[in-house]
Amino acid sequence: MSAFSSPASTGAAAGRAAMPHLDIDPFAIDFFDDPYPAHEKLRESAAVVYLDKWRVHGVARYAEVHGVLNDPLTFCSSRGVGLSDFKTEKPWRPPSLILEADPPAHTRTRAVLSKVLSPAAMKRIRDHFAAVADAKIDELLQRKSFDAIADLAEAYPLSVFPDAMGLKPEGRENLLPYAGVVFNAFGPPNELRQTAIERSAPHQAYVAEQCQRHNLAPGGFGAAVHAFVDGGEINGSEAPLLVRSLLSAGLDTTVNGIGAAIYCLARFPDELARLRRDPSLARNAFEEAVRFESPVQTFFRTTTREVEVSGFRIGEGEKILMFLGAANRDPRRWADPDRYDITRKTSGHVGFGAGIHMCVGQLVARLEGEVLLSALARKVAAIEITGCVKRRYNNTLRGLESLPVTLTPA
Ligand code: OVV
Repeated sequence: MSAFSSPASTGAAAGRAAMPHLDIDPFAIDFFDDPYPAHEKLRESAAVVYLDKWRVHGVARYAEVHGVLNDPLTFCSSRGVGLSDFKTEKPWRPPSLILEADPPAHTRTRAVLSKVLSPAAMKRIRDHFAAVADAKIDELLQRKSFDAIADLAEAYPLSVFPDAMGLKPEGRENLLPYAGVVFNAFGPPNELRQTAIERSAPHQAYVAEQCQRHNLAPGGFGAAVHAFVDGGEINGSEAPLLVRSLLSAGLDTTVNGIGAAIYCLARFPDELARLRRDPSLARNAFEEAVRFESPVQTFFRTTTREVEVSGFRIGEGEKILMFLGAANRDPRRWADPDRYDITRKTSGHVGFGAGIHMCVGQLVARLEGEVLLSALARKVAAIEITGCVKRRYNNTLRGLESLPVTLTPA
């Protein structure tokens, strides 16, 4: 059931306030450099705002973001979850069968990927993911000084996820660039998006080829997707596109989630100290980093009807920009929201979304985050930032390009 009503009458007669128009561009470099003052302005202006620059509605408070995520009939995904409206614009690639779909089509594909990435599947990979995490931290303790993005936040997922998918070794250097395009493409037609798409052909060709059944090793997530063709849950042309979803969303997200966690523990040494005293907090320390940094900052929905959201009328066919990162720091929902607190009750954060589209790979992300932070907790006494922190710019992903650190062993 929708928390949002159909508008009964018009304008002022219904007591509706005028929607504030803001000139904030949430896809500009200065916004990425420091989104927090703009997030506050977006949250405090009204429950719904209008962003003139891209002609979209925005919601940045927790209640409205959560409400939109939980009303997929009114706020659909099948017209795209980026700025582009698939009803009027040709998508840059064939739409995702899960992300860019609504029920009932979504229900079937979602069920398949849920099973592929189930708790039972995690049980099969857990010991290996944990052993590789321990070995990675041991190796980095030997080096002492390194880049926590390239050498840890990227290196660790790259050392477990492509193998878990069943990909061959050749061509893996395309995976992060491809994901970079995917997440830039959700944004508006700015330079980030246009340049990324212009250069995407080789990355797209690589991914399309690796999605074929004969290129996916037995035992991996990719082969597991294709196995559902044999059971009739999906057909042979759907399977490669579902593998494409895993390759699109399964790597750069965890890179930025792990990067967020390392950056948090480096900036908040008291929290690293608490984690060292109780390594069983590793999973929640990762979850809190996902809330705190919100590696996936935004997604759009499109209205399927005229709707009233917290007293504001929105017409049919309008794009709504959901500020997940702003909702995750909304003081209406979170006590001391700007504090990274590894013992916080994190449940309900929208860093993985919410509702029927909530991250289908969340168990893989949490597994990677947990075993890596557990290794850190047991082996590392201190993480010192020893060079210039450089931000990486993407229309959807929040994370760093470079984080030079020096480790002290426990
Ligand atoms: C959540 C997400 C991000 C990017 C791509 C996809 C999903 C996909 O299904 O392709």
